[in-house]
Amino acid sequence: MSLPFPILTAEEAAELIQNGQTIGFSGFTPAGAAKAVPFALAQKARREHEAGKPFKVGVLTGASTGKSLDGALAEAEAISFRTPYQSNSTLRKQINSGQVKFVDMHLSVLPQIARYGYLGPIHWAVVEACDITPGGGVVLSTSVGASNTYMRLADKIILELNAKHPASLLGMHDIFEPQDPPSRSEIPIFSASDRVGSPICIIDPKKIAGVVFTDLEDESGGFDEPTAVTDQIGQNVADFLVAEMKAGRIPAQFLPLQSGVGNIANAVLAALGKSKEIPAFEMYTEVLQDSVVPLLENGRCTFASTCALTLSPDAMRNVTGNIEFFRNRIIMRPQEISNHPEIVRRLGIISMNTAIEVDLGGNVNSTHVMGKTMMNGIGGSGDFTRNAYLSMFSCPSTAKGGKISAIVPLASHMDHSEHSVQIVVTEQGVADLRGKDPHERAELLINNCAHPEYRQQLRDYLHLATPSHEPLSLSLGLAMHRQFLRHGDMRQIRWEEYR
Ligand code: 0RQ
Repeated sequence: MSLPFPILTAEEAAELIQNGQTIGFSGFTPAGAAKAVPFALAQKARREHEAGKPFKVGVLTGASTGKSLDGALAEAEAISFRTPYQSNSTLRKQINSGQVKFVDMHLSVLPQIARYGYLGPIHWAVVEACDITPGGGVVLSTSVGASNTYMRLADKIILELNAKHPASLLGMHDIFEPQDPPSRSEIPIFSASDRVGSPICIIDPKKIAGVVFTDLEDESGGFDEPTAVTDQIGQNVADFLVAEMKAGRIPAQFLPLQSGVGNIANAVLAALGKSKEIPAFEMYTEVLQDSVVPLLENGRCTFASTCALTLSPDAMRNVTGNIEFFRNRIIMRPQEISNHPEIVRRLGIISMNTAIEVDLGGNVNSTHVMGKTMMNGIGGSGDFTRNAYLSMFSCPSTAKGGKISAIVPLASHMDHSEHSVQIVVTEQGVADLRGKDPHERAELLINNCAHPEYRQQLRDYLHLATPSHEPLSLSLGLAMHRQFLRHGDMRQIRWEEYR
């Protein structure tokens, strides 16, 4: 291909990036993440460190990324600052030890925060594309994330042109960036399939410092085999939604679904797909995982609007092999649009995300184990939960072989408040918290969602809590967490030990 831009190796591109600079990378999950340049940058950082020189950069992305980006840069100790969401184990350790500054934010808000300069100057955008036009038209690859905003704001741009993603992805993206207030008008999306923007990002060609040719698969991990617990959670969600439809609270043509990432989300969607009573549905979501591909093929899912195609290499080959079919059924949007509260509220989305723990008031912790160890981040779960027509959280009733209860008296960190969380689902059952006062919520969560091994001790807590509007004991609220830290098991708590 002949392009009027410097053609660079990944190493040459990495040489352009200096210590202390901030980079906006493509990648929303490993889908569409830059790979060759961050990997080469990590090698450069190692060389600089060996020579006794400092080398760290600020890393902005769409969401989590893959091993060549977060993984390689974290292992090379090359990250000073990271936002907005990550899921890499090395980086997680560095965040929790204080080595890396991490700002956890709603994914829909990130582009606006970047535009207003809160993240400082963005020196580079490093973005994966499947095609580039000589005039500066960029066809993104398997995600949009915040790439459109990063390329507009960055001083200079490096493009990774990845041959693994065919140029025929053209037409699957819908790039739209709202004006800033007070000039912002409505985002005219009235159904999941509405197109409002451009299929390509149009950038100033003078900003393109170089193009790096690559041929690399997305580094999306596979899924664990479904378990009895994940299957039961999926079934409980499907049964609940069928009952809602029969009660007339979900219209017969259904409402668009949002679903989070991970094994549980994958199992829930598979269960919805199998349900004979749930009609064919649309998705308005941020991440499209493997389980949706067969649902699109067999018509159970009629259209999917997403920010990323987080697919295993096999599932991705299936999509690119039948691109004409999938191009009519999938749209990829910037995270500012895929997660936009205005659209989530307008479309009446059913949101389904995963909790780490849920407290008896209905508050959800999605991010911090034992209140202080960051897991991944809030991601898009808050964007959807706060604005959904029906907001659901699911999780197994216990973690770590039963030693931790997911239903706790008081959440040790709070991401989603009782005012936004409507439905909680575990393998034990469903708690519908709508219209329930704090005491009724607590009873429902204990009876329907807590593991039987924890029900009595949670009831005992309720009896010990001060009678008031919220059944709360300030001294005992976190006692089950303290019990776990002391004894390695939340079970069989002796409440008097913690008074
Ligand atoms: O630990 O990995 O050591 O086994 O948390 O838990 O059950 O495998 O579930 O992979 O779906 O992750 C909330 C973290 C769940 C995720 C969270 C431990 C458990 C295991 C993973 P191991 P599971 P998942 C879309 C929407 C926030 C962002 C979001 C998440 C590990 O879904 O990051 O929803 N959500 N975004 O053992 C201690 C507890 C625990 C616990 C689970 N109570 N205490 N450990 N674990 N509960 C995505 C985007 O926005 C891009």
